Amino acid sequence: MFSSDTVTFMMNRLLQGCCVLVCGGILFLASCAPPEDEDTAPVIPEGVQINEIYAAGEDWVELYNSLETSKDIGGYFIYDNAASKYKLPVGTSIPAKGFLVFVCNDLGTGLNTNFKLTSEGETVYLENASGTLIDRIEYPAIGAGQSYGRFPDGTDNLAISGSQTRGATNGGNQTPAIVSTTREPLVPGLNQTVTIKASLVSAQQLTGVNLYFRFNNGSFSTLRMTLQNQQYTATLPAQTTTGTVEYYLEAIGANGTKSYEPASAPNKVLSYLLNTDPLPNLFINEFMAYNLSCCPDRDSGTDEFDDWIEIYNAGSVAINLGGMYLSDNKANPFNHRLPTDDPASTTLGPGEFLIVWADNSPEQGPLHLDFALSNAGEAVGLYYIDGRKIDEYTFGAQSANVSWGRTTNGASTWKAFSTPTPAASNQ
Ligand SMILES: [Ca+2]
Ligand SMILES: [Ca+2]
Ligand SMILES: [Ca+2]
Ligand SMILES: [Ca+2]
Repeated sequence: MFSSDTVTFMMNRLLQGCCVLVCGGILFLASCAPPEDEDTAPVIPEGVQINEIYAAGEDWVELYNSLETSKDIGGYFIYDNAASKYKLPVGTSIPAKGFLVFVCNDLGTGLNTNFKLTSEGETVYLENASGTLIDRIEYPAIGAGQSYGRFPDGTDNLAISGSQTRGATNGGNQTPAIVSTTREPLVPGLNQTVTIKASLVSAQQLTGVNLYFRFNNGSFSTLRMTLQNQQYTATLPAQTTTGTVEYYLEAIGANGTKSYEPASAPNKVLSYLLNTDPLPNLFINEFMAYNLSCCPDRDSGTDEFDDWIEIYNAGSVAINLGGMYLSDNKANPFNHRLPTDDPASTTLGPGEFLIVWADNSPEQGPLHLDFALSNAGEAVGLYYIDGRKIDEYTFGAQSANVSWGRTTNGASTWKAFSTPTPAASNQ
């Protein structure tokens, strides 16, 4: 039996969480409303807000105190996942009109949160010590050097900025942000012009968008980009000799603020290589996109049944694959670049086979890629240091532990192999 206190407590809980209807003197408890979650709960502002978010590199969240007095936020919670909230240490406070930055690096101590942020966009939440949501920001995809925040500080005007202001005022105007660039063609050849296009977001008039470029370490020239179909566009001149073209973009706002693509230009630049080397005599010879229990990758210390790609050197000389690319996307040959600093791992002798693991784990070694192959079918390709295609193959849905390969090595006919031969001749 329940004691009357227990019954009263239970009734109170029901009345708190449920909609009460009274009809003809009969009390009905209607179906309980779903519990409030962090995405629908009302935000009750307290004067401390999430003011700026940086998510492409060393991630961080900047808080801002818009009050005239300092604010104790010890015991408050910051999180991107309600199941694992980071509790701010006792004694944490923000000065009046001041900023406090939390580095989002998984450490979970002091000013380091127990989570990281994704540059693809997500939601960050701030709760007080009693669990009341006091701020919530859903940020979009943001690139390196860019941040998402309130302009001016503490207001409801949220925008991407082309330059972050970690621990300092966001000011009233965000810097124009270059959110994407394209190059056409992606793999240019000699005597070809190259079109560069950029998409920007900016709350202010732009004074100009410039494309800087140089050839073979010469001095940089400037082209003014013009707006065409909502994209800033300029055309790089054709080059008649082999070499490297380097370029970067600059956007200048009417208030004089500037941002760059890449964000750290000109220390870091975009580039393409114009090359007339004959392509090496290499083949994608065999691959497995659905490795359930066939052939383990042991490089991490435990058996991992990962996708693999076998490359075959059909030529008569050793070839170092360092600097060449592998991709599962024909539209982007530059997906994964094999390292150039480990020739012992990346050099393939004549008639030999090399296994590269498509396991999304480049940290496991020089022959591990940052993509995997889809069981449902896609493409796999090998590309030269300038992006030119060496070999490419498109495949359909795969069966577990069955590889696809050329029969025989380097030949043009492909077939399924129920007995795969990784790092060995195709039977
Ligand atoms: Ca700031
Ligand atoms: Ca797979
Ligand atoms: Ca692995
Ligand atoms: Ca083989």
